[in-house]
Amino acid sequence: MSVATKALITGITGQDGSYLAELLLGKGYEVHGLIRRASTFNTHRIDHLYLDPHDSDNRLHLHYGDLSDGARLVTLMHEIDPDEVYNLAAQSHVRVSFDEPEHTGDTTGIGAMRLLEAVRVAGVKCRYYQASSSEMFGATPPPQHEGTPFHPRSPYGAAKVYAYWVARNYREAYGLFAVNGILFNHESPRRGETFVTRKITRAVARIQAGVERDLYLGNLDAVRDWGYAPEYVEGMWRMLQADEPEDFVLATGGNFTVRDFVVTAFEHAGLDWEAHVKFDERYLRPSEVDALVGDASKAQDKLGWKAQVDTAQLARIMVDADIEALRHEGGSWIDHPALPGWPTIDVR
Ligand code: NDP
Ligand code: GDR
Repeated sequence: MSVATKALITGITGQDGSYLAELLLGKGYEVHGLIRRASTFNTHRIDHLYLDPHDSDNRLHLHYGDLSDGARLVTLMHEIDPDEVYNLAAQSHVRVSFDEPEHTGDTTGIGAMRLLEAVRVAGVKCRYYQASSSEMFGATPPPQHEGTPFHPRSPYGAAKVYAYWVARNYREAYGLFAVNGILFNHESPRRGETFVTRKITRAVARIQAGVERDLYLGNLDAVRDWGYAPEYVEGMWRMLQADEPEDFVLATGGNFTVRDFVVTAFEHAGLDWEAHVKFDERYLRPSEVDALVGDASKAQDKLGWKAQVDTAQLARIMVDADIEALRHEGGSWIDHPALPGWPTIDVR
């Protein structure tokens, strides 16, 4: 009987981690995921993949751990002995990184170094993927590609630059097969609710259902290159199957403003966006990234990877999914909306 390839995914409970776990399980991998202990369940994105641990078909294993705990990471490397490590864990919200710069640096930056050091100290012979970001380009104008200079504009972007360089350093210093996937924004119905695309599509569904009236946003002029997350995790996997460790940009090459996304999403639901979208300066950032548009031609040439879903299609997929999700909530909270005057959690 052949032995399954073993992958360790940090950030498995996040958007990308859930799609990547699905992809790898579908390819016959044994998948190990790092999860954080929380007082409430935070595994809703992967619950559909989880089997009873006593089931002999179970190939998904979850382990408690945190990127701030280096000793635990070494122990897990010894226990799991993975063939592939995907480091997707991060404090990934750019606006929040201005509120929590030290925590973001510790998790998103130093956390990557702790994981690489765990690989080295445990003597694990694996391939390593680092979730690098177009936010590293920051103020450098588009189109951005693998050779574009970095100019991060947030504690998050700066932490990702650190993580990028430690991955390259472990490649150069220790010969580790370590790659950086420099991914531009990618979204899906599983996107966290405080990122702008999901905030918009979720609000569209709620406004259409009559349970919400207004959507408060910040800068509508920012340009982003938004792709579809399931396609991007396929690109991550291809980077680790390549003959040589190299860094790759993944992007659609499209350029949409936040306003364009708003218009597409509202129009798809038959709503007039100008009647509902309001400005709130709380959603502005101390320093903004004005325009990110990626050139993914290297990934197309060397990995055969090309985005298929463009931003307008993505917006429609997400609106449809949020409308459907609202229907499946059984109408229970539509019939019983939040009490008038009940405070709404202030999320960025
Ligand atoms: P999410 O925010 O959806 O997921 C982040 C994951 O990291 C969650 O599983 C979270 O766990 C976990 N995590 C956070 N802090 C820690 C910690 N200290 N120790 C262990 N785990 C932790 O991000 P995405 O799925 O969207 O993105 C995946 C990665 O790719 C991130 O590193 C992100 O910065 C990067 N990236 C994302 C892009 C995008 O457009 N989506 C573009 C470019 C890069 P929990 O569920 O417990 O909070
Ligand atoms: P980003 O994503 O910062 O690009 O980082 P986000 O969706 O948070 O912001 C995109 C743009 O929209 C503007 N914006 C708002 N953003 C939020 N969140 N909320 C608002 O109300 C709002 N109004 C306007 C922002 O100013 C910004 O210009 C994402 C994350 O997934 C990172 O982890 C990843 O590395 C990068 O994408 C690539």
